[in-house]
Amino acid sequence: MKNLFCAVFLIFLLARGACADFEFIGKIVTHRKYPNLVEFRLSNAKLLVYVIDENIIRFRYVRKKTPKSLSYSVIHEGGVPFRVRASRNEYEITTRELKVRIAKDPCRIGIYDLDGNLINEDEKSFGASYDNDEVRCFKRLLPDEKFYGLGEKTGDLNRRGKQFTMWNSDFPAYSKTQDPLYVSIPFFIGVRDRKGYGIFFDNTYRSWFNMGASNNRFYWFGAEKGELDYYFIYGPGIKRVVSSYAKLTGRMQLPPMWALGYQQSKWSYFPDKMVRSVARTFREKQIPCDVLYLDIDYMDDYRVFTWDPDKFPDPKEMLNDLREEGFKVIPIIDPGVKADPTLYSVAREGMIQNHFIKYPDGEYYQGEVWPSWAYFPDFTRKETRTWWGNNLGRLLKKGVQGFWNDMNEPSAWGQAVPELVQFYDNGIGASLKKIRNVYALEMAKATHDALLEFSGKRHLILSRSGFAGIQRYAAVWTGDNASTQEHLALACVMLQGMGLSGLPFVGSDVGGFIGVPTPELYIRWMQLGVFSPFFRGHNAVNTPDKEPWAFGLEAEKIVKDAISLRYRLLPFLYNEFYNSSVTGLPIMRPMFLDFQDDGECYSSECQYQFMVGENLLVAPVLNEKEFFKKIYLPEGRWLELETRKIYVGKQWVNIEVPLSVIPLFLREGGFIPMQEVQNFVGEKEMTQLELEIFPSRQSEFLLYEDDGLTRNYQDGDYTLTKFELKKDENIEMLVTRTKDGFASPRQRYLIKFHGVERPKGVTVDGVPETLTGGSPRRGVNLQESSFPGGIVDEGYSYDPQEKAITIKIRDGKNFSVICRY
Ligand code: MIG
Repeated sequence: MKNLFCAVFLIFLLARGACADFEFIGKIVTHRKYPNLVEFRLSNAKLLVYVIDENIIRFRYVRKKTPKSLSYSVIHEGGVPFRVRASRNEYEITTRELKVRIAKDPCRIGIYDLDGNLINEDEKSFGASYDNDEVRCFKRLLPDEKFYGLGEKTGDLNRRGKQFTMWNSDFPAYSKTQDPLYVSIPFFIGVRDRKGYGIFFDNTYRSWFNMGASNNRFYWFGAEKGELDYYFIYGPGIKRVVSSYAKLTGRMQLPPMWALGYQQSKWSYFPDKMVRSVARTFREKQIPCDVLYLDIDYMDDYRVFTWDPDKFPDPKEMLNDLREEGFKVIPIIDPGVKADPTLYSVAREGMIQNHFIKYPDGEYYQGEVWPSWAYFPDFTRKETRTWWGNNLGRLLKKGVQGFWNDMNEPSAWGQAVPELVQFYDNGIGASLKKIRNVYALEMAKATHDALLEFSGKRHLILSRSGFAGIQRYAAVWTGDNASTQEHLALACVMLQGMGLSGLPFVGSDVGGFIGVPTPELYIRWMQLGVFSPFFRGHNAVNTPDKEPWAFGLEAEKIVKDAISLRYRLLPFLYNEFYNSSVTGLPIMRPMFLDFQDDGECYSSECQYQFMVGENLLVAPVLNEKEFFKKIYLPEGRWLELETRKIYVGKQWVNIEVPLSVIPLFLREGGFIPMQEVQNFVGEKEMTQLELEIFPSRQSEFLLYEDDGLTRNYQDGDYTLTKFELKKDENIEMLVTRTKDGFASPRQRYLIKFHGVERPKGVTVDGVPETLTGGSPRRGVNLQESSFPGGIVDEGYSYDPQEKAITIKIRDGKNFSVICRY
């Protein structure tokens, strides 16, 4: 009898669709239109739909008990006109690009393009839900849907079938499936039918993204608390999705050019003599290097903003001498302030001025980390950021050129900083539950604001932890990796995933932080580093040396060549940084970003190659003892830069990859500007720019240049040079200085057209050039610039084997080149 009763009751429950733990939002009761949003009253919540841009819609569910909040990430409010239509069963909100259909009962969102194609929709039964404070949003999972982004995540680039957590965490020597790590970016891209959209979940609490793990019906994202507040971004171009996300949360600012140079770090270089000796060795061996890092041992007993008086008796003098040698020095800055108010003025001042986080009963929180027990500044408070900035200002005055923020998850021994500690949170008030993920973001903001205030120059901030928006302030590196082959491959994929998540300025500890790489692994990692936006070798404490000369002479030579190539490519890379600072697109990027319609580019094998900008394909060797590599080339023709062989794309090719070779392919139509190698940025006045060009029927290239150092470019002190190239009967290139706000030291160009026949003649501005005898040294010449002897400023040559025309031209700002056939 009892059993029967239970069974009947159960059937009753199921029939009603009853559900424990999950409360759904119910139906729409009324709506009201405002200039920039529509407000819907639902049975259990309010839904606010904001039309931000034609392709960006914000969906925000609000309940009475949801705490107030201001976004830490979004800096673009937007607002464009739209239409709302109500019918019996649904509402329809239309922009110039999207149709949002919102069913009334139950309230469910579907998003369509203007042709009526479904882009994304709520799961039909679940949609948005609550469980007390917890919020979740269920989306229908489509069979061919792939997911990208989510920031610093391990595993494959395609996140489908896995679940991820956003909770900034410090895991030294993390495994290849570790999650979460240091950085949280609650933004992903969905790609289906070659069309892309994105969702940015603007919630800083611990959150989860289940991209169809363990089910084939839906994917969901949600958070422990806070609002269910997300931005839907339509492409259909994946590039547009990333760009729009960057518009919402900010773009990288153009770094100083030296920040693109090679950087050397170790935990730790001390005393000062050691730092000087590393610097000297770079210069003696003529291995280019721009930046040296000071890890925690420069401080007096790990007291932030101090110098160890024995190890660094005269930091100002040291920094000055190093600056004269072209080195920029960046010290590590951890957030923990040694809890020693009697002897340590920073701790005392912080206490008196109320800068540190507290327990709810008013007692200061102390966590144990390098300085032993430490206080932690509340960077969500403006006064505290200013105070921190003033302290950084003192270091700047001594001559440091940037800051390296570590342990900013925040990390304390044991990791689990008590969640009940209290933050100011812009006056709203919050616990660590809400602030942990943005702690590093706010610390970086304090650092960025200080640099703005105390210096007219550009500097470099490097951060380990971060949240959506960190790209506005800092470069990010992937933390404590290991010197293993697995980690090398992981770095290649992780950096691309971060790039898709709005973080263009990223890199890994080259050579691996923990452990000892073989010379071969070290070389291959360096070669990946050359094409990583942020290029720094680093090394853990108590680990054998990992400087370029630490692995024997052969490795030293190859690594020196690799670093020199980086310096040859600085004009190219700087231009890509500029592009990224304007578009928000990654510099190092998966191939499908530029070849969205090529299905092969989404394959997991293809995640081990990438593009730098739109035209350079890099296929780093990621395995030891690998001397041939299978490489996928998308549609079009490709010039392999080492052998100058031309390959036809849309196929896999197999090429030989001796230890010294980084497989590089220039796409037809592409330009690569290069310059002479120098020991550090600014060592030499660059009077010649080389342009490696693989002409297609028609292409264009825009070259950005400025002083690479100050913020004057923001006032228009930069130049833009446009190169328009056509190849039909003749090859014609028109060069126009479209903006001329910076006095470049350049006197001439060395222009090389690859893969072309011998011309009858070459004219510059209509004047015939002389054909010089001999042929220039073969190839794209990755190591040094060259031109056949004899001519200083003008003339051309043709190399029949290489099928290349080389032309030397005075930089007349505006000119035309014609190769006549
Ligand atoms: O507890 O400052 O990721 O780059 O060398 C380790 C010492 C603290 C972790 C960083 C690493 C740095 C190290 N730090």
